[in-house]
Amino acid sequence: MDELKQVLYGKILEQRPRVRRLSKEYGKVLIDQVTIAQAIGGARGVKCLVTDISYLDPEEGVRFRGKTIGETFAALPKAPGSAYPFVEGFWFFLLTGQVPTMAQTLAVVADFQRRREVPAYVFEALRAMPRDLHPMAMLSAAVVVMQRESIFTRRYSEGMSKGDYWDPMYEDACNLLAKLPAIAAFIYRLKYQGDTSIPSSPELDLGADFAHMMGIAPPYDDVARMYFILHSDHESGNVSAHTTRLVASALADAYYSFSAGVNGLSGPLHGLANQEVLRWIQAAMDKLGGVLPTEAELEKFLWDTLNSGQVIPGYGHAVLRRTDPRFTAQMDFCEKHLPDDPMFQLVRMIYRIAPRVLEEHGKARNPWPNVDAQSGVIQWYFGVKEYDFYTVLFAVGRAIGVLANITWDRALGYPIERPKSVTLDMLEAAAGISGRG
Ligand code: HAX
Repeated sequence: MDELKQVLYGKILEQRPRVRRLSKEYGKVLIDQVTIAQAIGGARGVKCLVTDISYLDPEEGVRFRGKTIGETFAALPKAPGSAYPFVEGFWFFLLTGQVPTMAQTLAVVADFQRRREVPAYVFEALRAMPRDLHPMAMLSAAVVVMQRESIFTRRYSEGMSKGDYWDPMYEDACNLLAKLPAIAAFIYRLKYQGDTSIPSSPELDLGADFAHMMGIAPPYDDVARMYFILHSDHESGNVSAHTTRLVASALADAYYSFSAGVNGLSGPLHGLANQEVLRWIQAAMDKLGGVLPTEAELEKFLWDTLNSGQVIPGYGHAVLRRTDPRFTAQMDFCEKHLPDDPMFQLVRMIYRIAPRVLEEHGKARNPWPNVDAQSGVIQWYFGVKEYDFYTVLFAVGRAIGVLANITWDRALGYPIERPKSVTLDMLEAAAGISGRG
């Protein structure tokens, strides 16, 4: 058993009695109540999911295993000359809650290098798809096609004890995560670079190998590491994370489950917002003659967007009530690497004006930027100008969080999900009103 798996198993043995005790002895303790507005309004804020991988505080933003983004970046081992941690070390940390040593991190790097090769039929399947297919559809299809490799599904059909489910789930999760960068880079170079894929380089870590396969020089390796870590997890209630867990709760394997999560991420109110931000910024630039607008011109453009019934992409959040620290982390990167970039200057100007406009508009509960308001600008600067690809990058990062979650779900024996629906008649009866006007 590799060291990460051993550490993980130790943690699983520690956590199982906690779950058993809570559900058996304290199962009837009330932790929340559900209002009609919550039942109609997308279960907003209802406490009914459990995860220790990350927690999202409305004011503070995300904590990964109890650490803020800054603390996470500072604590984890980094490649020589790199400002951001190894993704592999972050995977160790998310899975176990334990900050790995450099040796433990490098062991995961080596393990992922062994798991990295993508079956040829996946690339063939991608090549057979129409080139104008959205890259998120390509990614989702590639992951489902690769379901043939699932160790969980094979072991389940052979007959496996429930207590062992986590083991093949872990193996599938590692295999899938190790292969995703090559699939994403292949999609990029197939669609936008005339089908000129670059083979993986055996000695590189995940972030550096992704930059290499994209054909982009450093510091894009650090962009990849930062980007994947920032997008990894945001509690389990968001659409991509929840979808992955929901599908996995029926004992679907990691491939089926993550592919479903990718489909959820492709919605414009969720992951696709980062593509929408760039599209919207470009429209602003075009409309204003290709030059940076004045603050007054930008304010008018923001109002035009709102008055035409559209959302300002990259702003607002279902849980957060302040600037997303993932936005701030990327802003810090931009201040360091691309302070004079016109697109970044525009993003900074939007940040100065949009919250005030949204507050005046009076609808959005959170007028502050989320992660998507900033991320496309960095990609654009490094030459990835095909913005419909940005959500694929988000998906590679999101895999880290959701795959850690579903491994733990199997380890702790969480059951199939099945919330209860009610009818409108029942809601009206609960409210003490008569139905249909
Ligand atoms: N621009 C204009 N209107 C907005 C808005 C924005 N950025 N954010 C919220 N609103 C509106 C909502 O559309 C809603 O209007 P209606 O009452 O007419 O339906 C109202 O304000 C109340 O919404 P809310 O409670 O503040 O927000 P929700 O929890 O319903 O939705 C969203 C959260 C993120 C979907 C929303 O803020 C939004 O659409 N933002 C723009 C798209 C975006 O940036 N999405 C990415 C979010 C982060 C993420 O998941 N990334 O993957």
